[in-house]
Amino acid sequence: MVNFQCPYCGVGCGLYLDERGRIKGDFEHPANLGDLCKKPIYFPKVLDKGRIEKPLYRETKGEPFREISWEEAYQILAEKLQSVPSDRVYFYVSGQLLTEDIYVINKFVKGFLKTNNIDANSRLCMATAVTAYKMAFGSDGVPCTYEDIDDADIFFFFGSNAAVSHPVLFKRVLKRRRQTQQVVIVTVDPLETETAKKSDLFIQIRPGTDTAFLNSVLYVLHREGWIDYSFVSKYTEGFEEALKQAQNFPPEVASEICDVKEEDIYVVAKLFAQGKKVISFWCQGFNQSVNGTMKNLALINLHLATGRLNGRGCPFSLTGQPNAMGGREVGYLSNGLPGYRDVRNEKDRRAIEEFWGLEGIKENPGPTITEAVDLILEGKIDLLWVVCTNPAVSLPDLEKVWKALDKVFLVVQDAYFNDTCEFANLILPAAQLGEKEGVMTGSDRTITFCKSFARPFGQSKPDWLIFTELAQRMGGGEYFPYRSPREIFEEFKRTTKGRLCDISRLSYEDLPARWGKRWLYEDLKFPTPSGKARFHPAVLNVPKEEGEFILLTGRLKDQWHTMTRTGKSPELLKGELPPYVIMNPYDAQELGIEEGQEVVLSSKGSKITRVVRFGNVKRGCIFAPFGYPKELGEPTNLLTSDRVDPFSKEPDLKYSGVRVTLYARLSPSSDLPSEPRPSEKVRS
Ligand SMILES: Nc1nc2c(c(=O)[nH]1)N[C@H]1C(S)=C(S)[C@@H](COP(=O)(O)OP(=O)(O)OC[C@H]3O[C@@H](n4cnc5c(=O)[nH]c(N)nc54)[C@H](O)[C@@H]3O)O[C@H]1N2
Ligand SMILES: Nc1nc2c(c(=O)[nH]1)N[C@H]1C(S)=C(S)[C@@H](COP(=O)(O)OP(=O)(O)OC[C@H]3O[C@@H](n4cnc5c(=O)[nH]c(N)nc54)[C@H](O)[C@@H]3O)O[C@H]1N2
Ligand code: SF4
Ligand SMILES: [Mo]
Repeated sequence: MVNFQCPYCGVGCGLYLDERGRIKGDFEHPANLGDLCKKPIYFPKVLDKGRIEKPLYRETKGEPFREISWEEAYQILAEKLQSVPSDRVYFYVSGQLLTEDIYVINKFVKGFLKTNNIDANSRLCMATAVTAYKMAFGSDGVPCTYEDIDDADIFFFFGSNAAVSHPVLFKRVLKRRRQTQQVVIVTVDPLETETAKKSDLFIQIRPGTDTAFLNSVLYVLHREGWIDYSFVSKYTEGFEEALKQAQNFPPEVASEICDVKEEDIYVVAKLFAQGKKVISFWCQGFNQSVNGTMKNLALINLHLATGRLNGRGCPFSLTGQPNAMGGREVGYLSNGLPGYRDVRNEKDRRAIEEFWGLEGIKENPGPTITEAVDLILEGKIDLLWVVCTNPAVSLPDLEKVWKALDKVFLVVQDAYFNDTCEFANLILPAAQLGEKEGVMTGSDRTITFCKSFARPFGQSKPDWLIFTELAQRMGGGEYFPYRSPREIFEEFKRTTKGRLCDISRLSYEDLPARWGKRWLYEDLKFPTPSGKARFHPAVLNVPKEEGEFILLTGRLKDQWHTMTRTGKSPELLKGELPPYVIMNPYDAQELGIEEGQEVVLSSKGSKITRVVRFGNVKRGCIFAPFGYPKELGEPTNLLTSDRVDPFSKEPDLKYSGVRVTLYARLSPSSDLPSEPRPSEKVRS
């Protein structure tokens, strides 16, 4: 029996491979108690399909790739990195790497190369939740744990399709509802998702307007005398300012802005006031928005106003990727350092410099990934190294991204051939989960050790080893002496001693284990200057967009993101092809569009073609899954803009104006997209 954490979502289920090579849920793992969903079951079958086998290189983009040895690859990299100033190189990493991988990469970049030019795909994902948690509580990390589900009675899902995105967690909530009559599940989403269908109340909100809705709930709480003033005065600050902002949104105003019933606002307030224990889950419908941090804060305000923490509730941000939490512990964003430290803090910098024996960590955070794309186009970054993420599909405004990927000297370190490889100069084969060992941290802070069950495919190597061997060839052997992931873990854990995420006493043998207490702020003392949690006035900002429809984007049920792994499994492709969009039948009728027909979505000169499925999406909105790679159709992100939330710099991937036209009505000469139609490409 080989135990490991699921390589997919942030629920972080403990799995094992049984004697017959089948994947099963681990009954002893606290995250899933034996449960699992469909995606990982097919993992062993796709382990070897479409893999990168050897390092591949070409000096210029027009040439064909040639196979090279690892030694040559390291030589090329060492030469490049030593000839280009460190502020002209950039690293883009991922919440799907192991903690040991990221620790080494982060040390290599921030400590050894002495640049903070590094970001992770978490920028597209959790950056907003991290920002809001820090603003409200002074620190990041989910305040409660999965066990809190088992005795809660009110569950909110805000901009989260957990039935699809976090299935095992959602099943735990449904199980709780089967046990007790009092349980109420409420979903707030412009689309009637699977989560919405299984809820007791579905509030079909106009996208982008959640801040108005939540402010209005605070308004009602105040009007009805439902504020927990004793909690507010003892443990929080800033209530008056937040309330003042909320006063702009009486239900009759907010219901107009959000296009919801006034009564729904009242019901949500009442549940907050009168429920026994209230858990609010949220995810990308909140985070990926220009107004994202404000949406997060408006929700946290409700928890503070009603004292909904610890035994009485929790604002619970759902983590997307399996080790985004580990990334936070290691500090892999452009401002982070190990042990929840920050480059902007002199004490933090000194502590890590001393620990690493490497001086000169830069004080200013590096640019974010969308800023780096601009810097490449401006000729200010020469080398981009992408590890474990597929920006050629997943970043917004792809026309621009593709230009940048084409321009820069690009290193792609991945397990599978993906769309980003097409732009690469150097491709490095990475071993994936199952072929390497190390730890990951799930949504509720539980760390799991992942054992390996297969040899690295072809000449692939674990990500930590690639950076270790390169550092050794660049004269850094003293700082990168690692021969095993355990040595890295042992080093990393010492950086956490005395910190919020203290794991200094844990060894691989103790895992799975959670860091922090069950409730992160058990004593209601918060790591803010005053020790109190902070309300923030939540200011509404809905962007103006052109086009008749607002494009919402999101996930496929049985596929993982850009489909490099799950797309190799026929079982997991069933039902997801051909690439589709969800339209409201009434909107479709007005445009003379029928279910099953192909439509072209266009915006600012970019176009994608999709097959129409009907569903209950808010009128005037259209929903498109974002992960389809080029091979299956034009990627959705050709249509999204790189407009970002001003606080978290997370792109707004869920609000783009588009035009929708029936394919058959386009004139062949000018209007048709250059790519073949989905129906021609996909023989499903
Ligand atoms: N429009 C729109 N765009 C979005 C989103 C959206 O909702 N709408 N969501 C955003 C979010 S939240 C996210 S998290 C991103 C996800 O976007 P990506 O990170 O680009 O998506 P993945 O397909 O998960 O890419 C992971 C890559 O890592 C590779 N890989 C797997 N294991 C390993 C390993 O161990 N080592 C290495 N080196 N490589 C490995 C895989 O083959 C794959 O190429 O997309 C974002 N983009
Ligand atoms: N099957 C599967 N599961 C996954 C993943 C996957 O690729 N496939 N990826 C994982 C990752 S990295 C992540 S980040 C999570 C993401 O998990 P989720 O956030 O649950 O997934 P999404 O489908 O991106 O978006 C959720 C919902 O937000 C809604 N939404 C859009 N705009 C708004 C708005 O303005 N307000 C509100 N209230 N809602 C809005 C959308 O209609 C959508 O139903 O999933 C994780 N789990
Ligand atoms: S719920 Fe998430 S972590 Fe659990 S088995 Fe499914 S994809 Fe994996
Ligand atoms: Mo994500």
